Amino acid sequence: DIPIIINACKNNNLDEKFEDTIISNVQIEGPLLKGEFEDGEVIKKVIGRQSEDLLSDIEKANLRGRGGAGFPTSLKWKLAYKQEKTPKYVVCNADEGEPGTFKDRYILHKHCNKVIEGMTIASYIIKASKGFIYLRGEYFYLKEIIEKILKNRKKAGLLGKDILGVDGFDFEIEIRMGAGAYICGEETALIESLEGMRGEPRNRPPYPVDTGFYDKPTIVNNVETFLDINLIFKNGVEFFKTYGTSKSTGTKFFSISGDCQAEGIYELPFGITIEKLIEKVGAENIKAVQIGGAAGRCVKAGDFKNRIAFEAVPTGGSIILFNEDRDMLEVAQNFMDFFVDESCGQCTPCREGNRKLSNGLKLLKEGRCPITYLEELMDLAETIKISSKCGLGQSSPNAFISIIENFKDEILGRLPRGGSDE
Ligand code: L3W
Ligand code: SF4
Repeated sequence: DIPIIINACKNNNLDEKFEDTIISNVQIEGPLLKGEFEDGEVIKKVIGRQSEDLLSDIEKANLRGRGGAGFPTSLKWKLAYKQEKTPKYVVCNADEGEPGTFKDRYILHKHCNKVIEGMTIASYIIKASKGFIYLRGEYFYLKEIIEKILKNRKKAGLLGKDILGVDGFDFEIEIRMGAGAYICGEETALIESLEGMRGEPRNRPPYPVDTGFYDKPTIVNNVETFLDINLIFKNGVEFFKTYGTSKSTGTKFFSISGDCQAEGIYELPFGITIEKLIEKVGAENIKAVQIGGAAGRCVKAGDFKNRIAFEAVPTGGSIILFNEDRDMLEVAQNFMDFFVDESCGQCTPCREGNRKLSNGLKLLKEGRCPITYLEELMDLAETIKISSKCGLGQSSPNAFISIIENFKDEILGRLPRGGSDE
C-alpha cells in the first residue's frame, strides 16, 4: 500500500459551513451572472461562424485570462487553432488553491452550465474534441453536481457527437480530480497530473498551445475566462467593453476575506480602486491589503488609491484585508510557510530559498535578525524570483518583499538593538 499524501492548501476554510456563510454573501455588480440564460443559447450564436471571425471578436473585446497572469485569450486560442497536430484539448483550470480565493468554487456550484458553454465554444473555435475540468481535490462535493450537468447537456445534444446537429462538431468533457497540491494550478504541472504523473511543472517553451496534454495542442484557462466568453458572444464585444479599463476590459470576480464586515464574492468592473473596495466591504482601520493571494503583493494604506487591473495592481481574485491590530510579520510568515509546504521541490531557489525566507521571518519575530542578514534575505528573495522555474517560485517572495518594504517602521523596531549588526 502506497500512502497518499494529501498536502491540502491550509489557508482556505473548506468545511461545508463555509458555503452557507462567506459564500452566501454574493454581490454581483457586473453582467456575468445576471439575466436569463438558456443552455445552448450562446453556442447557437457562434455556430456557422468561422474560427478566425470568432477569434477576432475575442481580440477586439481584449479578453485577458482571469487566472492571474492576464495573457490575451485570443492569442492563446489562435496559436492552438493554427496547430495542425490533432487531437486538441480544452482544459478548465478549476484547481483553485490560492489562499483567500473561493470564487471559482461558487461559479462552478451555481453557474456551471455557463462555464461548460464557454468550454464548448472554445472547442468549436480551436477544433478540439476533448475537454477536462481539473477540479481541486478539496472540491470533491462539486464533482457529482458537475457530472449531472454534463449528463444533461449530453442528453440535450449540447455535448457529444455532432453537437446541435452540426456535422463533426464533437466535444466530450471529463472531470479529473486534483489531490490537494497547489502546484497543480500551474498549467504544465496540471497537464502532468492529467497524464497521471506527479504534478511538476515543465519547462516553457514549448507552451501547452503546441505541446500540451500528451504533447498535443492544449489550451488551459481559468473557470472565469470561460464564463466571460458567454458574455462576449451573447451581448457583443462593445457591451463587454463598457466594463473595466481599456487594458483590462470586463469585470472581475473577487473573493474578499479578512478584517471586514461583508466578506464574500463580488463581481466588480476592473479598474476599481482598493479604497472603493474597502468601502464596499465595510472595513475600517485597514493598514494592508494582500492582492493576488499568497503570490500577490501586500499594498499599504498610503497606496489604496491604486486601481485593481492588469496594468496596475493585478489579481486572480484573492483580496485579504488586514487591520491595524495585525502583526505584518505573522502575515508574511503565514504566506512563506505556505510556499515552503507547496513548493514541488524540483528547483533549488524555490525549494531552499523559501525555507530560508521563512526561517528569517522567525528570527525577525524573535528580535534575532541583524539588518545585514535582512538585506541578504531581500537579495535572496529577488534571486528566487528570477531563477525559479515556474510561476510559483517566481511569485513566492512577493508577499515577503512587499511586507518588508511597506512596513519598514514596524519591522525595523524588531531588529536587535534597534538595527545594529551585533
Ligand atoms: C503561448 C507564449 N502561450 C504565455 C500562456 C501560458 C499560460 C498563460 C499565462 O502564471 C501566475 C503566477 C502563479 N505562447 C505564451 C503563452 N502563454 N506566453 O499564457 O502565462 P504566464 O507565463 O504569463 O503565467 P503563468 O506562469 O501561467 C502566472 C499563478 O499565475 N498560477 C496560476 C494559477 C491558476 C489557477 C487557476 O486558474 N485555478 O490555479 C500558477 O502558477 O501564481 O503568479 O496559459 O501558456 N509565448
Ligand atoms: Fe517546483 Fe518551485 Fe521550481 Fe516551480 S519554482 S518548479 S514549484 S521548485
